[in-house]
Amino acid sequence: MKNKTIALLTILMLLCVAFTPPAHAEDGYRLWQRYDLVNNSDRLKEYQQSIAEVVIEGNSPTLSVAKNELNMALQGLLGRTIPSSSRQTQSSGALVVGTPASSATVASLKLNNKLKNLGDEGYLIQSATINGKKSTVVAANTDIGALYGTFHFLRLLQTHQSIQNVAITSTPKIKHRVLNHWDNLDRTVERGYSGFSLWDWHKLPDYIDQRYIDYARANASIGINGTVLTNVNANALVLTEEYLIKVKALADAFRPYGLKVYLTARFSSPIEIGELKTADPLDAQVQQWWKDKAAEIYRHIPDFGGFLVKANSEGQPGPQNYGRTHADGANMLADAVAPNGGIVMWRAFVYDDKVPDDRAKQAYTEFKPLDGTFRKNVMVQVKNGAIDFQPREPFHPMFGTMPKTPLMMEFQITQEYLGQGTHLAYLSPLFKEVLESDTYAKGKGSTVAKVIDGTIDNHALTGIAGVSNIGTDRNWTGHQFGQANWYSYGRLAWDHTLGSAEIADEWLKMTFTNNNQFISPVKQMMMGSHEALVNYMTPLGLHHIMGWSHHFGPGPWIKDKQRADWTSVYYHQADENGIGFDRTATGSNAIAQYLPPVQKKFRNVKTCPEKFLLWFHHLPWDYKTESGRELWNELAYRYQSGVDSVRQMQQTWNSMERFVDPERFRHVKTFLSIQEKEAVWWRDACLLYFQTFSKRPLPQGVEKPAHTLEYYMQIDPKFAPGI
Ligand code: BDP
Repeated sequence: MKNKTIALLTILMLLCVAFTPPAHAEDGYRLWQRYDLVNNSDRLKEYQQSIAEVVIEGNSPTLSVAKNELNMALQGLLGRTIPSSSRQTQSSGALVVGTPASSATVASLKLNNKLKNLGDEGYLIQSATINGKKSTVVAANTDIGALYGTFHFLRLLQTHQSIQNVAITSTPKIKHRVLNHWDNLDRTVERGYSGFSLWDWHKLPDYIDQRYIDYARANASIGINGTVLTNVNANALVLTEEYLIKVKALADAFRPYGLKVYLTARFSSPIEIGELKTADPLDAQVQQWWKDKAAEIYRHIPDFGGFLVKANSEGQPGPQNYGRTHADGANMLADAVAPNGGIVMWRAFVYDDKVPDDRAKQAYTEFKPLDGTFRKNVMVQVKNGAIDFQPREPFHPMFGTMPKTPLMMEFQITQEYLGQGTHLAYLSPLFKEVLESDTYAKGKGSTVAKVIDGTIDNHALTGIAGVSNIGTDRNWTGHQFGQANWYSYGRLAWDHTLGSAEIADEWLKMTFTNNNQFISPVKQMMMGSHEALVNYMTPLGLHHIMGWSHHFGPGPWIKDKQRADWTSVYYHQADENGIGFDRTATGSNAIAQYLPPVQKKFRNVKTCPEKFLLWFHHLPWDYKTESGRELWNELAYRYQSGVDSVRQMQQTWNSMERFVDPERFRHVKTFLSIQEKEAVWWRDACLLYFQTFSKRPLPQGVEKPAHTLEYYMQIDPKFAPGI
């Protein structure tokens, strides 16, 4: 009897062990910072031999972060605890991290010649012999530089690269590398598809969620150094004392990671929370109110970054309410933050339905005459294209045509117009396409990247912003592959010369596995994913034909809304004769806003890149495209090929099961099947609709829609997220 009970208990115990879930469900929470044991035995041995101890002298908050990160990461990657000390002690190799100021060891290496070119965020990683022992040094001029170098060093290990003879130097090409959170104070996120806002205002300032720290770690690992906490459609409340105390708590938590906090400033704040009668930027009382407000903010947050402002756009208040210009508004705020070194990021995303001109032209029309009139601490933040974060847009004509004003790039990482939460679209190729576009500002080779990194016009103040895709979902970004967009944005903000494939390679290795049987096909899948999406949504330069207001799903039939430039028919202009927006001289002439060599290229239908064809030209249905197919057939073919590509992506992923943990495998697989379903929806809805104009049959090879156009037109998702 006794034996039987023991046997039973043993079986029960074994069963319990077998069915206990792992301490960490593989939900994606760890992002690219997983730090699992290096499963390449040669490399593991090399690392173990090279890193017998970690030497970090100095104990500033930032160096402590570096120390903790290394402790945790090396424990995981090398499978053993690596002692850390403030002096090199052992006979074998050490990893030495620090600055000449914080570390006598680093100072003794006489690196000053190399360090002097690395600025206050750059770093070097190099093999060195210290006290006769082979070591690796991560050195910088500042603690934050040393932290960035630490993360780079960890990336070498995570991607299984040799650290035997390293000689790396790295400095950011752009100074302000910022995330824009469109987060509201009630924790909803405008255009957010990954849960709610990370900022738990109600529990702040007292409760510092571990997620704030992990968010800052992730950002520091890719060099993001600023975060705008609040929505551009701003709420003045965040500037009240009650909220500033909460903002201070976040700023304090982020500071060791080099992450500065910024806020959006609602232009009418002096009226709403300041009891003034006006917000006129030329009014002395208003100016004083902002100066006092800025001083108050700096009392709480001495390194507050500054303000981001959306004014006189989509109903937001601004200087034009008082007959003043954008420069008047921006300069007033700039004067308020200048004494404390703050900056103003003034958005150029402005358009007005009362202005009877092509929406694509309005930002340039308003801002171009203001070039040279902004204060030194103002950057004008320009979206990558002139309409609005479409799946594909030609670069914004302001890039290259505002030489006296530092322009900041604004990309959208959250996929408002790109399948939102469930579509796999790797956005680095989109970012790169824009960054590498030639503006011809100073002749050939004057790329957008060189405009925003300040080299073309000699600007020292430079910046780049990405509208965040981060929320409370356990995997942070909703889609596991959305993490790659956060990652690649940060990597390109640091160094826009990196290649998309190179970044995908790093991210995949750190996030999934170093196994090339996985990396190679999945990287290929990522690299084609943006083009696939463009094909099944808006091929050949079509744009803004998404569902009304929520922008989810196809809605090319949207018309008769309160403003024409919020309808789809405004953008595609389809009729019996053809399709596309004529932006040449016979149409809106938006092309004239570009510099002459660009104008020339876009103006001529033969030299206009086919990917922008219907962006700039209205063409007949039988227009002969590059493939030799007539426009209607080409359009249909592109829609079909987008769907085919998604099916190919599904096949690729399905064959990867053995390389991925079941949770993440299933997650991605399910989302890909949603993507396939929605790609078909896009294809069928758009082709049936455009067919009412082209009156042509679907060409061979294009699948027949399963439903009628009426069926697609009545689909009206309620409570779509992100509005
Ligand atoms: C559009 C979004 C809207 C934003 C606006 C902006 O639909 O929610 O407020 O851009 O950037 O893309 O201000």
